[in-house]
Amino acid sequence: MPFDPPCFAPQFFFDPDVRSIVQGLMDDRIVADQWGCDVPLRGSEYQELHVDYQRPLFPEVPDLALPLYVVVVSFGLVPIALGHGPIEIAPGTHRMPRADARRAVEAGGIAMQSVPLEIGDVLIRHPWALHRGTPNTTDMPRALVTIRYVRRWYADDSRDVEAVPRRVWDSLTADQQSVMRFPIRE
Ligand SMILES: O=C(O)CCC(=O)C(=O)O
Repeated sequence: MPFDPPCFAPQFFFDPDVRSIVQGLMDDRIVADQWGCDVPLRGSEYQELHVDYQRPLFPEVPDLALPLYVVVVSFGLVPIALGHGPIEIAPGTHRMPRADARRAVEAGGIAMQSVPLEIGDVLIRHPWALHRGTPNTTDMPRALVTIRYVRRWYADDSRDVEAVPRRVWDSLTADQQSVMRFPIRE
């Protein structure tokens, strides 16, 4: 997502309540390092079930249960009702080995749970929980913004990110800048 208005609004990143929850889940030194927006249109299909870890901390033991070091925050730019194709999450799968989690979902032992969102609702989730986007059956593009927060020491260049234009960067307070880990564009 570009950091130019109208895509970027400081409220997206610096809401004090969301920040305090995310800090409570990890620590006070969290940073946002990726963000994006999924916009399924009418005719979109189910995404493959997936998790959002491109690079687990210890790739040789990806199922190792660890304290949280990545938290994903999502919110709609439009109200997202069932017909708009809300995200579906398999509850509890963040605490399960991947193979077991997939088997449980495929066998129906764990039911996917839709998460419709009103404007102002925020979904804060563990990226290791299996999830997927679902078909949008309406004519309204369904925009879901997602911001990834990580503990400051976790670095992962698994995705290209847009740079923050210098004038946007300079408009942020020192405290706001301290929560952002994105390149700056002159
Ligand atoms: O747009 C959606 O519903 C799914 C988003 C998603 O899977 C993700 O952010 O990883």
